[in-house]
Amino acid sequence: MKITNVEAIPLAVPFRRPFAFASGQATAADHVLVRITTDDGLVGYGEAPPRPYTYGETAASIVAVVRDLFAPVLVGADPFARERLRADLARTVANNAAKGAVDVALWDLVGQACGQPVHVLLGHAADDVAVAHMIGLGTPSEMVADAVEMNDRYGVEAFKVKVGRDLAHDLAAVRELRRELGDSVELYADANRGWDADTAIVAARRLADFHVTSLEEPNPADDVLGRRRIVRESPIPIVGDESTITLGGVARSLLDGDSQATSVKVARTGFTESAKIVGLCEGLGVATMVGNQIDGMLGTVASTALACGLRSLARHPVEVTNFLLMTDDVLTEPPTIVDGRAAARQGPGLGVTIDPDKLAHYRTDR
Ligand code: MUC
Ligand code: MG
Repeated sequence: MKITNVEAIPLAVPFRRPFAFASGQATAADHVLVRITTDDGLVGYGEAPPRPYTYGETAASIVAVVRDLFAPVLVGADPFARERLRADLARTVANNAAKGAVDVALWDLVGQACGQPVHVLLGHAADDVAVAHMIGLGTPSEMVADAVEMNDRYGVEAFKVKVGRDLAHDLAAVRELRRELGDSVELYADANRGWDADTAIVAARRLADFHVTSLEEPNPADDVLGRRRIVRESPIPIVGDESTITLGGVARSLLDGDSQATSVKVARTGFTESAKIVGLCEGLGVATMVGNQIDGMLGTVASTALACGLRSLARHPVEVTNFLLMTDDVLTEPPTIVDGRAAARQGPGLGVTIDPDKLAHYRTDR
């Protein structure tokens, strides 16, 4: 099997409401759909969400790098040669979301060629996983209303709370969430680098009082000694996310004492590098969890497949609810969450079908 065509198609699907966090805000799914076609007629898909505040990429940069640098390497290659292609793509530095989407599309093709779903190829740890919902910044009552709706309507019992602005405001939101949701739900927090080290240490102690289980990216990890001081003094584990975006970056962060657990995102490390990160962390006795890059529906299907594929990821609730922000998408079948769980697709590859009319409607390049 040989790749014959690689396309990067920019899309724009409006959100129902903006999603805010300490380092930025997203108002629409301005994502890039990567479509890879083979000589035997298979078509694989991946989704790249541009996150300039995290990786420096934009929709235009993703389209350009896929078209100008990645497509010439991929066309003519065998999609099964994922390791070789990963090395070829790695000659271009950064461009994490673009590389992640290409890798996801390759696994989609491999799964289709083998007649197996991706989570089965990865290791089939589970058929479904518990879901975590990420609560964007808002007033405490907006944040509580969001969580209560997710709990009532979808049975979700784990929540990642965005924090990292004014500490008093953050703590008020967490206090309200704990009071309204009760002691049985899991709350964990993500500051997206919004605090300095001193604030983060106070925050970590106060969050622990509300039984918050971990704290993601409290400060910029480049504030090296500040970050290590947080790790030493925090009563709850510090999770690496945007400071741990590659296999080597995860290793360095853990060994340097900059983080104690790792958020793994298909949107930046695809399936291939994500699995290596999970293996590294398993060997070091470090917890991993599937994070969400404010994924669209395709990215959500991929994240669920990753979590269902690998045992240590299937243990922690998986962040796969952000697609609910979207007013629509190009998949014929949106993901579902039932009784707080998300199931892996059973069809070969990612098990998705793209609706051609919706694709024509939402693409922004024609
Ligand atoms: C997260 O976990 O940080 C927010 C910004 C981004 O790039 O990812 C999200 C979620
Ligand atoms: Mg994060």
